[in-house]
Amino acid sequence: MPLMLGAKDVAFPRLNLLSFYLWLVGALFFTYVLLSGVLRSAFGIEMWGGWGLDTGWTFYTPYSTTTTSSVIPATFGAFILGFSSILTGVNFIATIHTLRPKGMTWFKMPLFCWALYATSIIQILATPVLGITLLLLIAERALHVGIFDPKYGGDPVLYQHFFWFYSHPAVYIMILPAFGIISEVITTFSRKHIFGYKFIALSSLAIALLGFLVWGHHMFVSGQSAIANAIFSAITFFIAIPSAIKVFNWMATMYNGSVRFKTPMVYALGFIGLFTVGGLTGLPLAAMSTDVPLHDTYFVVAHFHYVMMGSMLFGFLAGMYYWFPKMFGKMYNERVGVILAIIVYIGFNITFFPQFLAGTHGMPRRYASYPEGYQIYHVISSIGAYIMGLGLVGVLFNWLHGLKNGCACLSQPVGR
Ligand code: HEM
Ligand SMILES: [Cu+2]
Repeated sequence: MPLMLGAKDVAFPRLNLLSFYLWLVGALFFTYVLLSGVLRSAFGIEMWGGWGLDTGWTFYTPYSTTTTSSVIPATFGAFILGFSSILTGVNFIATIHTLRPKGMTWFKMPLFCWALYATSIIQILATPVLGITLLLLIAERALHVGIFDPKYGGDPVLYQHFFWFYSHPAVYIMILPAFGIISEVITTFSRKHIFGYKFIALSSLAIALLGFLVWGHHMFVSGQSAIANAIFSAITFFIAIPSAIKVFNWMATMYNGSVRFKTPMVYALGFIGLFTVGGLTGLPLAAMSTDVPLHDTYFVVAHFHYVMMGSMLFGFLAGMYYWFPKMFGKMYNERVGVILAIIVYIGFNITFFPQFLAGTHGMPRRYASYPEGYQIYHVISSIGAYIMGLGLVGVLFNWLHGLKNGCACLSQPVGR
């Protein structure tokens, strides 16, 4: 991002370093949690704070306040990671405001920077709420203050509100940077200016702001009121609009362009396909009549893998390949890159598409054993996972090989 702005570095380089170290410390807490689970199940060794984690990523109360697993180390780790995220958001916003070169007005800024700007807004506004919620959860567990656990007069639905107030916007923290990368890659490899620049830029902001109003769509069966359900459902449909604007503008950019199917572009095209499936399957989840039977089934698992893994991972890989020569001054093997991209794409779909079917047939999330009728879906999924895994290992080797033996290339202009 600083390179795109022609800046030497971000606005606060030391804060940037601090964010990195905080991230490291937070990650260490999670490593400890993993270790505590492994040590207990393999050797019977008990570590401080509990063993492993059995709450799922949502830490729903009252289970998370009563289980003996490592809820406190894990939530404290997430609390620290939150600071890393907030400080990075502050840093990026300051950089974009203060270090743009003369003449680069807001609407001349690369779309990747717009995407990071929108992401940073969410990081700053939403993450503190998660931090406080996690501290309250720790307080509830350690001191029984009576905020989330009904046994002490607390309210578990309140916890869900706090949690999703952060965690819905958080999904956009993850996807918005990928949107930015795709906008850069599509224009470069279509040899055209982006279609609808302002709409793409502003749709990032719209997603960031609307994203704060839809959290209740995760709670349709939690017991929240019917009127709340109706409102959250309606607003959720609205958020599909800015997402669709991007997809249409990317396609319009390719229209009549001279499209070159280089590795980053193949990932970008994969992104568009997978994000369309992921986004569209969000709509039946946003409608209560269909979400009530689909909630907590594999349909949800398939939906969020299409957006989180399909879209985010493909965005990441598109970006890595796109900027690889810029970052390392070396080139990867183009043909192998394209073949691997196709393998990953096929493997991905074999893995996750059957999960839509399993979910609509009633396979719940988070179950290790199930009636035989569901087995075929799981078997196909597993086969797909190996194909995708193979492709991804190949990607790693393609990069390492490029680093070592790739031909040296002159640094190329980044961005548009
Ligand atoms: C395009 C618009 C989208 C809509 C309308 C939508 C809608 C929904 C709804 C209603 C649910 C709750 C389903 C349930 O639990 O019953 C859900 C779950 C989820 N969505 Fe989306 N979604 C969209 C895009 C995204 C994106 C872009 C991401 C991530 C990058 C994402 C990540 C998730 C995750 C992680 C869950 C499951 C959370 C959990 O229960 O563990 N969604 N989505
Ligand atoms: Cu959501």
